[in-house]
Amino acid sequence: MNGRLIVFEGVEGCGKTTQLQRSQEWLQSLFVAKSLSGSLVTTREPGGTQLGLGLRELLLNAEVRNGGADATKEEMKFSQPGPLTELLLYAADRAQHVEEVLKPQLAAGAIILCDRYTNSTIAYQGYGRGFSLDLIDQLNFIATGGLESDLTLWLDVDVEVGLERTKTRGVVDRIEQAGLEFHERVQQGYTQLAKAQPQQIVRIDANLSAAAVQEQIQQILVQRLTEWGLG
Ligand code: T5A
Repeated sequence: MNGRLIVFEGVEGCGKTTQLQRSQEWLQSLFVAKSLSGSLVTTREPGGTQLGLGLRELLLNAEVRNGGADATKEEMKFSQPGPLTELLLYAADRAQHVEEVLKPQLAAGAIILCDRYTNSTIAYQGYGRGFSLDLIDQLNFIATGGLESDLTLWLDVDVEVGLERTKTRGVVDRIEQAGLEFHERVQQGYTQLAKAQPQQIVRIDANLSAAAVQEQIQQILVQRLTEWGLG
């Protein structure tokens, strides 16, 4: 049996990590209650493989690795990945993740819950950084071999609310530090994607409490599992 790929997407602080974990726990108990076989796998991009963990560090924590505030301006200039390097590193992370984790797990019949996938590159590097959407489609295709999600849950939160949530964690990564306008363009990207693919990308109101967000997600998952013959 072929598995299913369920992706969680959204701007910074939309609550993907929280919701992915709650969904995994809920699905696990559903599997037990219904005596369903097959495994449940959680993974993420960037960083879903051992190699990807190194790429994640390069992508998100470059400033910290290179001495942070103590580094000279010249050192900082060369320590940060430029926009093209960033785009290619995300594609490299994805190519490895698809080959090493997603394809084999799907072939083994797993339900995969994945924190970010191809739409993140469209939203962040396309709408956010301004790379051509055609170029990103091509790169995504090269990296994935055409593997698409079966369902994408877009956690739609107001950009400012999401950024405020990330600040409560204390550590703010390289992309979270980008200006508000950048994050608003990213949000615009998700809005356009959801309009263009209403069957594949389902909008979840993520401004609500974590429990209310999880309730919406479970409703969608029940529908889809039934459609897939797993309900
Ligand atoms: N990226 C990634 C690209 O630019 N291109 C790409 O192709 C890819 C794949 C990845 C970064 O890389 C970029 C996007 C990102 O900048 P990430 O680990 O996905 O990094 O980073 P974030 O999106 O920043 O994920 P976070 O883990 O930081 O945030 P989440 O997962 O959205 O939110 P979560 O669940 O950790 O919650 C954040 C805080 O909010 C609270 C939580 O308790 C936590 O404190 N919270 C809520 N508070 C109130 N109400 C709710 N409903 C809440 N839900 C969570």
